[in-house]
This record gives sequence, structure tokens and C-alpha cells, in this order.
Amino acid sequence: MQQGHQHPLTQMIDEINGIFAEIGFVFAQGPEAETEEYNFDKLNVPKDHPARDMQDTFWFRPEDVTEPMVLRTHTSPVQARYMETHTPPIRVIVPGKVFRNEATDATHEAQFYQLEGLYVDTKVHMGHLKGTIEYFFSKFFGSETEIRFRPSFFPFVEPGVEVDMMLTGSDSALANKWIEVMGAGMVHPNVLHNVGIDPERYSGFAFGMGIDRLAVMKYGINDVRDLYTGDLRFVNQF
Ligand code: 2U9
Repeated sequence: MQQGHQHPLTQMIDEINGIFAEIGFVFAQGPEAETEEYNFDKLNVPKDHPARDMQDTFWFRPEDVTEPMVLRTHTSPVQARYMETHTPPIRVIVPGKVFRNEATDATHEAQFYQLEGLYVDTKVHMGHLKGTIEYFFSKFFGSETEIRFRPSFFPFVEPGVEVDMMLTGSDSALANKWIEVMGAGMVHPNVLHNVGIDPERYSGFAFGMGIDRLAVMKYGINDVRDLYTGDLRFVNQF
């Protein structure tokens, strides 16, 4: 008898959660419809930031609610809520669906999956971020994986970095090329303050990655939109 199985994105999320569970991270989830406060304000996104525009974000006004709401543009509001209800040490992994108001093509969907992580404790520094990310990529893509950090900017972290990955000793199409795979950084003191954690006493690192892009890389998928068609001829290949 032919049996069903999990969708490739769910398989990836389970595998990644398992890798982080081994080093003490727990799993958290939260709402896909968010307030402007949790999706943007608490995360130190400036009031005039273009990400807040109607062109970039899906806004809506439910009949029973006075405030306009957004379809979350990242899973970060889940960590903001988590920090308000937990005291450090905090180690959390947050996978989930996010939304961007943009035209779709083979490499962009208006909905996609992100996976973010957050670690907050006393004396957390960039070395912890680097070690954790290196551990993750060597487990997920194999021990022949090299990563490098480039300075970058995101409002919710300071300093911010982008992470590139290179597979060595492999004959995969990804071998011996630097590929951008993740954004990360030290949690901005304003963000800690906004969720009631004292930035003088605690510090943290955070990272985020697009699961769809990771699936494209791991499985050689040509069009991210195939992940959402529900076409069994596609999903049964995984
Ligand atoms: C809190 C504080 C900081 C999460 C981060 C990124 C950088 C990042 C992108 C990767 C590919 C989004 O899917 S993507 O387009 N993400 O570059 N994410 S730092 O930082 C946080 C999150 C939560 C409370």
C-alpha cells in the first residue's frame, strides 16, 4: 500500500529542530497575524522603515479589532513574546510561515517559511553565535562545510552579520562556491529593553534563515513555488 509522508518543508523543520534540541534549544510558535507593535516596534524597526509600507507588508483591519494588523513579515515577534514571558537563560527555535507583499517568481514567494533562533543569557558574545552556527551547518550540510561572516545591518541586531556557506570535498552543484544562507547578530539592546530584559545584565544572539531557500539548495529544487502547489508528483519525490 502506498503511504503518505511529511512535506519536504516539514521534514527540514523537524531535522533542524532536532539539531538545535541537542544543544538545549526548545521549540516555540506564535500567531501569523500580528500587531504592528510586535512585528515592528518592539524589534527596533524605525517608524519610517520601508518594510512597514503597504507595498512590502500585508496590512488588514479585522472587524472586531481597532488596531490594523499585519501578516507577520518574520517570526521575530514570536521571540519578542517569548522573552516577555520567560526569564533568561533563553534558548529558542522558532520555525513558521511569514508573508511579504511582493511579486512572485522562481526564487520569491509572497509566503515562505523562516526559521529563527535566539539565545539570551549573561555574557553571551559573538563567539557563541559563531560556534552555534558552525555546529548547525556542519550537522545539516556535513562536516565539510565552511562558513564565513560578513558585516551587515538589521534593525534588531548590533552588530549584524550575513553568513555565507561553502561545501568543500563534495561534487554537489553547491561545492566550492560561497552562498549566502543566513542573517544574524547580537540582539540590539533596545530590543531587550522593549521586552523587559535588562540589557546591562543580559546579552544575546539571534539568527534567521529562509527554509525554502535551504530546501532549494539541499534538494536542487528549481522553483520555490513548487513547494506550495500540493502537487503529489512534486512532493512524492522527497
Ligand atoms: C529578536 C531579535 C533579533 C533575527 C535575525 C536575520 C538577521 C535575517 C533573514 C534571513 C533570510 C530573513 O528569511 S530571510 O529573508 N533574517 O537576516 N534575522 S537577525 O534577529 C532577531 C530576531 C528576534 C527578538
